[in-house]
Order: sequence, then C-alpha cells, then structure tokens
Amino acid sequence: MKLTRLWLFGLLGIFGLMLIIGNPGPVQADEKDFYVVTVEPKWTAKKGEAPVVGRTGAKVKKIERYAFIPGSIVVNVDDVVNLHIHDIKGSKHIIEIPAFGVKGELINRGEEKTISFVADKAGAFKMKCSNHLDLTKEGPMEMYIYVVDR
Ligand SMILES: [Cu+2]
Repeated sequence: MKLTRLWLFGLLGIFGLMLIIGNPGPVQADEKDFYVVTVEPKWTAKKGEAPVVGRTGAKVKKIERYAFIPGSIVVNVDDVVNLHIHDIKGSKHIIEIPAFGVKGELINRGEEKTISFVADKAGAFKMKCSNHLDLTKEGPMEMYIYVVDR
C-alpha cells in the first residue's frame, strides 16, 4: 500500500514537472521597424565606352530603374512589421503587398509613410510599386519579404 502511494506521488510529480517545463507559454511576437528609401540608379553610356544593354538585351544609351533599399527584409511569423518608406526618388510610388492586404498606398516625393501589417504566414512575398511595374516604367520595383517560423 505505501509503495503504491509512493509511486502515485512520484508519477504526479513527474506530470507536474512536464507541465511546467514542457509548456513555455505563448511565443511573443515582436514589432519590427524597417527604414526603406526609394532610389533610382541610372547610367548613361559615355562616348567611347561600350554601349549600355537594357534588360531586353537591346543596346540603349541610358538605363534607369526604380528600387527599394533595402531590397529584402526577414521577419518572423506573427511579427508586427512597420515599414517607414521615404520617397527620395520618383514623383510617386503606389505600394502593394498582396499577401498581407496592403493595397494602393500612395507615397509622393519627399513624403515618408508608415505601412504596417502582421506577417501572419511563413514564406517569401513581394512588396511592389504599381506605378513602376515593368520595364516600360523603369521597374519592376520590388522588395522581398521573407517570413520565417520561430
Ligand atoms: Cu514606384
């Protein structure tokens, strides 16, 4: 009888320890801030230099692209992400992040706008400017958002 009680208390103690050690509680999501600028790198071929080649492979006198700096960010699932985007180059940018419901956020030259979202799923996603979508508009202007599990 005493041996049975001893076993019982021992088992209860082990279960209690498993509950305490095995359950660290909810994972705390972080709030992460990124300071992003818009840029417009460009190059014009000078006399005597090799011609500049555009993305289509054609020789052109001048190339230019709109881009975000940084070009990519890494966050964890469930983080609150605050992108502080400063339009330094380009008369206007229209920010879209389809994966996280960000749509039509207009930023005019000189403005800084904060766009926030919860990164509620893992994967690789694009932030793009719908004013500079493709080669005909000096794009695609994109930033890549990598969301990783904790
Ligand atoms: Cu743009």
